[in-house]
Amino acid sequence: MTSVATRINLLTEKPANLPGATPAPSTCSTALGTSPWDFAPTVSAGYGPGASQDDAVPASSPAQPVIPDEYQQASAEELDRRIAAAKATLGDRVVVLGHFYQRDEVVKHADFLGDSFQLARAARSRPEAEAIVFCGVHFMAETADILSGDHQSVILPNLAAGCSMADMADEDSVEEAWEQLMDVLGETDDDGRQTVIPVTYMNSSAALKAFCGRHGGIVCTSSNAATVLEWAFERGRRVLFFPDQHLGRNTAKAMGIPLEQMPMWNPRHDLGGSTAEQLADAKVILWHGFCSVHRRFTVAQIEQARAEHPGVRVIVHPECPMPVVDAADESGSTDHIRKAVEAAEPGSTFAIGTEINLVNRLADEHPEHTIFCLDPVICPCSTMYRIHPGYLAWVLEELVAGRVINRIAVDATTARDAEVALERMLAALPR
Ligand code: CIZ
Repeated sequence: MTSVATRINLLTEKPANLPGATPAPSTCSTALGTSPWDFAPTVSAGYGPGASQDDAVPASSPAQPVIPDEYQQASAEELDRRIAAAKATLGDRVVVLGHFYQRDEVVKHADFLGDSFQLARAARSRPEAEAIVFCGVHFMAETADILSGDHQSVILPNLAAGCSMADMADEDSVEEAWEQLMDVLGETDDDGRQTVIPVTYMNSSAALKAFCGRHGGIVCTSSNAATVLEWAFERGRRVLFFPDQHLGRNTAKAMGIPLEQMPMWNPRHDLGGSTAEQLADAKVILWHGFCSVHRRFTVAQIEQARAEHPGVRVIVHPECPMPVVDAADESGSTDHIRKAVEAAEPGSTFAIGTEINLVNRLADEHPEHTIFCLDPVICPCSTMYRIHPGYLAWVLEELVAGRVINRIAVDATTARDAEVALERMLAALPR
């Protein structure tokens, strides 16, 4: 199958008529067609919370040097050769981690390919490497920095690769929510249990992971969210779950928690928009955040897939809205989806509701099945997509020259507290 990047280029240059591929009607944003260097001067002056397209860059963000012209002008073949050559020169001094949602041109150079849980573990697995190049988004690189050794540098090839969902829960708003909750509920119940356990999704800043570490909380990923919620309910009465409302709701619902006991916390409203009684009755308080890619999947798309492909198996990611998860045959993390495809009888048909780079890769790797994305519009995660091979070539060649650029370094206090919550996450194995 033609790569997602090539399809986007063709579609944004001249709609339809893709050679060798099923024509797709459109992309979800014309901005995807702009050159990968175009947003660098405006956005990549900073990184992290705020680095997603259109968000303000915090004043404290380090600056990214301007990527030299030679990388911008190099052909795909030249970049590919240069990345491979730099990696060969660096040998064990570097390890490249690639998230499942990265484009194929980057994934092919990854030493480890995985989800955020697997890559968090991988970050620890090569202590001899001086540099960990993280082809993913900012919160993942922060996590790698926290979990890796002090002698190792973690590099995010393009500092503009943030996560808009992570940006939806900022530290001040969560601190404010916590204060209000403690005022209403107190810190502990009569039996000494915590009234609220904070649970943050991996897709959050290091500051929020540190918040969880300080307040008896934990980090979860989509692969271990159920185990993490069980862990939390062993220790507290209720959970404050941020930033992704959908993962929180879908996971809690599957555990039998009624929707009435899952109020939404909207940081713009006093008590998040609930009454004190509703909060007292709550089991899971859901932050008002979401993933803009997974939010695109709809029940109508599932109905259409079933009408056009009788017998299709529909698997969606738990970041999708609840009606979509309910209408699908099953839901699960990227690793769950990958394993389900691997284990299926040859000749199976899958409609998958998650990021398109992963779906297309699964289709390529499994010609024995028919696999397609539930959303007919090509919509990659726009911030993952910012890791263009040019950026990877650039940071690797800088390493060869003895220079570390685009380093992600979490301050020691934040890292210490965040590591507490991350260690709990690593111990909560996916089911
Ligand atoms: O946890 C991750 O890496 C993400 C973003 C999704 C998943 O299900 O793996």
